[in-house]
Amino acid sequence: MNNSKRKRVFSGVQPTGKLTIGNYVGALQQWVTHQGDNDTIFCVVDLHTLTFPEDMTPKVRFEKSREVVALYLACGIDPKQSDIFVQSHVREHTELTWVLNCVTPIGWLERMTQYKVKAQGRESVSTGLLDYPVLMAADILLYETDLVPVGDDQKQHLEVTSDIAQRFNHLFGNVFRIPQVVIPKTGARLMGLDDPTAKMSKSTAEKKVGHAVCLLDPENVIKKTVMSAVTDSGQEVRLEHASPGVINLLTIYEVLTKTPRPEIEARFAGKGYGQLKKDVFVAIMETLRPLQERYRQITADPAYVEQVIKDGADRVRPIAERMMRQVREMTGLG
Ligand code: AQP
Repeated sequence: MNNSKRKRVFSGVQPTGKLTIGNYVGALQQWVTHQGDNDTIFCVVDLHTLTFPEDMTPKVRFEKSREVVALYLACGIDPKQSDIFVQSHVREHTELTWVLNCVTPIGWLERMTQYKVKAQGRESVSTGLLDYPVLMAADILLYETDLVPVGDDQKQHLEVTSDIAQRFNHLFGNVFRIPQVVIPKTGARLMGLDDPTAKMSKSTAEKKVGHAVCLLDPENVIKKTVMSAVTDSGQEVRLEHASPGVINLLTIYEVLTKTPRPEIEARFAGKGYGQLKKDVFVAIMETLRPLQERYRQITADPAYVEQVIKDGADRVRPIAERMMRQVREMTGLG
């Protein structure tokens, strides 16, 4: 049971595309800071990838889940301090989703920005895509979550999670804890390096060269991506009128090096864009080189990754089962 100081922290990443430094900064890097002082649970949300069933083969879905678990470990999520598991291994996620579907007005889901963006240009989309935020609500509410550390793009889904929890509590009795979203002060939304008006995204990164720096990209690819990042027609950094592309590069530098802003301003004001990009490249490599080395070591032992996933699911399942028992009793389904 949580005491007043220790909080339950829950978050997850969809095993789609190629994880980017956006995912690292918005999610994984901040997850690590919650370890130790809190009960931390980190999930690989594989059920969410079925929302576009044609985009991924079963084999790739299985392998991607393992790749993302290995990346959690390589980024510093410690299985001795945190529970790491794969969503589909705990059946209660889908059961609770059905119950929550029935208390969620469709209008709440049709309004979601991510739904509109992802449905755009597709002839037909699955019911699952519309329902994505309800499955996410189930993920979070099953574990009596206090804090959900995510990037800025997930804020709207977290608001719906709270609305769904409150509506259930109002209809059936007070069972769900209302979670709080935690968004990093800097780097909450890294933008595409090829287009600083669009969010850096791991699915786009898989399709478009130069869009993002991915966590497992080789050094020469990262260098090319950073050095060709879109800035503007100017030559040097002017902080008062910095364009979105320059702000994005400065943000990446700030979050990866943890340099205070005044120091960054002193370092780059009036400097050429070439210098800024070189320094950003160095900062990225200082983060990714050790991470990639850890990833290589971890994936050399696939049995270890499987064990981490199994142990994580075994530890969190009783929490999910307890919550689902309560939900069944309160709704007369027991
Ligand atoms: N550009 C970003 N800047 C900061 N944080 C980001 N996140 C994603 N992109 C950025 C955060 O990473 C986590 C990933 O969550 P997800 O897998 O559920 O998917 P998402 O939010 O839709 O992320 P992507 O990278 O855009 O994936 P695809 O392309 O598959 O949709 C979340 O905490 C998110 O906020």
